[in-house]
Amino acid sequence: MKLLGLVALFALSFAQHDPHMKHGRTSIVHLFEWRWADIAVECERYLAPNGFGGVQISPPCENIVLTNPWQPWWQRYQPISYNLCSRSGTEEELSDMITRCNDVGVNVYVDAVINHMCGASGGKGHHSSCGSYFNAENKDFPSVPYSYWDFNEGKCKTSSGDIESYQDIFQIRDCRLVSLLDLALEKDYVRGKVAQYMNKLIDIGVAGFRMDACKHMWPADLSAVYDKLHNLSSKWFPSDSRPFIYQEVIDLGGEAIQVKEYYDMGRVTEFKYSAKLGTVVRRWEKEKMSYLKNWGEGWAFMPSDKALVFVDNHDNQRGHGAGGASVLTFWDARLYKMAMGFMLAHPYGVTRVMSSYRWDRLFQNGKDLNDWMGPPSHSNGSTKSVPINPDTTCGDGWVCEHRWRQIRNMVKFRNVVNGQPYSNWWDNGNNQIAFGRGDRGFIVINNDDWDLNETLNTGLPAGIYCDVISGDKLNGQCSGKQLKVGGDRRAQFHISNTDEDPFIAVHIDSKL
Ligand code: QV4
Ligand code: CA
Repeated sequence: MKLLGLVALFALSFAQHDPHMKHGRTSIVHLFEWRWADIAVECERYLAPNGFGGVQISPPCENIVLTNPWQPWWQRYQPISYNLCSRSGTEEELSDMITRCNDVGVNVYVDAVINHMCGASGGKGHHSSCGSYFNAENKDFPSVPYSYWDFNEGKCKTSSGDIESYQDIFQIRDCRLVSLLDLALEKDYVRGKVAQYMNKLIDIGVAGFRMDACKHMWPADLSAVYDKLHNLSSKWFPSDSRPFIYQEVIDLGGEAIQVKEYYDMGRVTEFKYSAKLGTVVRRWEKEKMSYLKNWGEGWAFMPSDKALVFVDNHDNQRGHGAGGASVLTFWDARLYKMAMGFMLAHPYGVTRVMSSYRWDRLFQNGKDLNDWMGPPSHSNGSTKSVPINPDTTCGDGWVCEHRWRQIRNMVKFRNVVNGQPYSNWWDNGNNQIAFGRGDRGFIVINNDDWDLNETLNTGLPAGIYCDVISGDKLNGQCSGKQLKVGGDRRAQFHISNTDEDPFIAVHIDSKL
């Protein structure tokens, strides 16, 4: 009996690590600041046909609306209530999008901001995305409702009321992150309101949550909130499915709070992955691609089954959060594609692809003065929809990295090799590497300043394969390079360092 209870507890506590993706799909795409209506059609026309498993959406709750700076993207990280209207759309549009994405097997993960409400200097009035009244001075948010005793006012011991030191766990959890009014999550009332918000989303069909700012919440409080969550909707998910939880905790080492405090409750963002992969691919700090051989736990990252990984995220692509200058983004497209290719081929973690918009970068002393800029918008502040060009790329400032051939095809590669062992590693001791995934896929990367000419064991069955980086296999034809694998599973590779994309990837479904 006692043993059974333990087994049940174990099963329950690790259930929130499963993203519940359908049809053997494996990756999430973050459609940062997209409108719900655009996400709905993107699920149908692009994400499902190309094997994306899920989409992370921007915070759907009511948020503050700011004018100085004008409608920054980060206003959506300042909740005013849990009503579901934002510049991404209305509650009806949100619900319609979730239904349509679910109907084509693409899961929806919500960015949940529950650590705080708006900034202390947010003022009072109706400048909120659903027009609800609030008063930040009195800590009054009648649309939830929360009032001053629902905040951590008395608990924080710093003179400013803000977090002043990241070495003091009490400040980090009980004081205000950059002045954001900090919720008292130890109160059952607050936990209940937060859980009610999340349950409403679960009931309309979401598959899980990206939990914002978890470093700033006590693990026990989070656990109490998660325990109140419903199982996923039986309309689209097997009965007893727990919501997928991935928690944002930035731990690059050297801080008082460590990612491991959060492992039991769900996955955790591995920011070392993003910062280090950028450093290696840029060849900074004497790093070499050949050192990637033991990438993952071998680099002191968290266990793979706890990790949510990415090359860049919405913060570190613009100098927010952490990770620094090494982080690769669409602005460094050639290196970015290489890093994405590596990530998606490598077995470590659950992978998230970033999908961004362009903004007018304006550097002064190494800082981007325009890092606040919101998505492509009309003059009235409403977000522009995402137009699709004849060549399938996006227009109007939307970057759509997930539609770049190299990235889209590597998302498929990851699905095709899912579950296969990491195999047949090769490197030249420098920046040329290759590895496979059992007998189903193989990737070769040349990040040196000279050509790669090698005959390598691919692990693949004999045949002619289409390289999915330089082209596509379409109707049995290959629009890119072709690769001949012999009966001994070996193939001859040539990759010039001046190629548009100096890497090659083939998999069993790209066999001609
Ligand atoms: C400023 C000062 C304060 C001052 C205050 C006075 O910094 O010291 O007291 O004015 O009014 C915005 C502004 C910020 C401003 C704050 C409050 O940028 O300058 O404070 O609003 O008005 C995003 C942005 C933040 C933004 C926030 C709220 O990145 O710049 O703050 O949204 O709009 C840590 C955390 C980690 C966090 C990361 C950015 O451990 O959890 O910082 N990452 C997540 C999200 C991120 C989001 C938040 C958390 C907050 O990924 O996007 O911050 O929800 O590492
Ligand atoms: Ca807190």
